[in-house]
Amino acid sequence: DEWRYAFEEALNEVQGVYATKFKEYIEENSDHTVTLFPFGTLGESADIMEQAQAGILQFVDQSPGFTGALIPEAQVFFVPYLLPQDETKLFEFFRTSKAINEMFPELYAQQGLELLTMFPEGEVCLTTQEPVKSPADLNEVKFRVMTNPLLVEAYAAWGATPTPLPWGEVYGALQTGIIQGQENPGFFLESTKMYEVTNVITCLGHNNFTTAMMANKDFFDGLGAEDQELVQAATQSAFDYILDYQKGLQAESLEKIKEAKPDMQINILSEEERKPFMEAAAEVEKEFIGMTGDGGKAILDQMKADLAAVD
Ligand code: 6CS
Repeated sequence: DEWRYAFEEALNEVQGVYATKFKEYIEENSDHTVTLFPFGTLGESADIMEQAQAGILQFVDQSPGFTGALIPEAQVFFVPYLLPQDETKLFEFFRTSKAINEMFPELYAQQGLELLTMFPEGEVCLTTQEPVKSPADLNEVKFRVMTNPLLVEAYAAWGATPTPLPWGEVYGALQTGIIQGQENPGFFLESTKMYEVTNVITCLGHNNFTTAMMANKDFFDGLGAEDQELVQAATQSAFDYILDYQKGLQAESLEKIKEAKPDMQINILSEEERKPFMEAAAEVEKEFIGMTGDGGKAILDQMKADLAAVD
């Protein structure tokens, strides 16, 4: 069979590298073929998710940043400072987390989706026109966020004016001054040339970009046991590959940006400078529980337990 798989990035970006590995594994180990649809070929994130739910696509990668309306609990990934930046701990968390591997699959299933895996894509840093040393520097800054209510709350708590936009509009909006900042992991800042339309990169360790890869549930349930195992093995193989691929990627990407634009400022905030950003996180966590109730709190508590277990 021909299986169709869409994702939110270009072929040579992290989701594309993951998808390429997945495709290779399936095609080497079966007679199925996987056709890849990178960002832009079938629309924005919201569009590819609709197509996956409708069964037009068999596989889709959509980040929790766009899944807020569908699965509010997935917004937990935007509680600032919840995930560690230490790669070893972070990767171990993704491998072993009960919240990710046992609780989230049930929530995705209710939306007609078989959650196959979640994986990190790198530390998220801010790009802005002016330096950001404290939340006061974000005051009145129209800051683009993914279309996710909790991310809006997080940037509002830091004093910015959050502006949710789909990805396709971000470069142009920065260029024309409709927005003055956005956040993304290092590799993406480099590959999408965010440095051409902003002056300063600020890393404050508040998040690691998480994404989710899934199948249409009716399609997956309809596969024979052998094909289900094949899909799971391909998922695992690509997961192992993508964690390895990312080692050192953040630092390399920031280096490449420096080479491409030597006067780009890159500021890594100190522990002291991070404090006021961290303090606001408690408020965002409360908002998360307010939005998602007992179900969300159970996920948050489990994530904290999973994180404590890898600490
Ligand atoms: O900021 C965004 O919207 C995009 N960022 C990444 C790293 N991947 C896809 C997503 O659309």
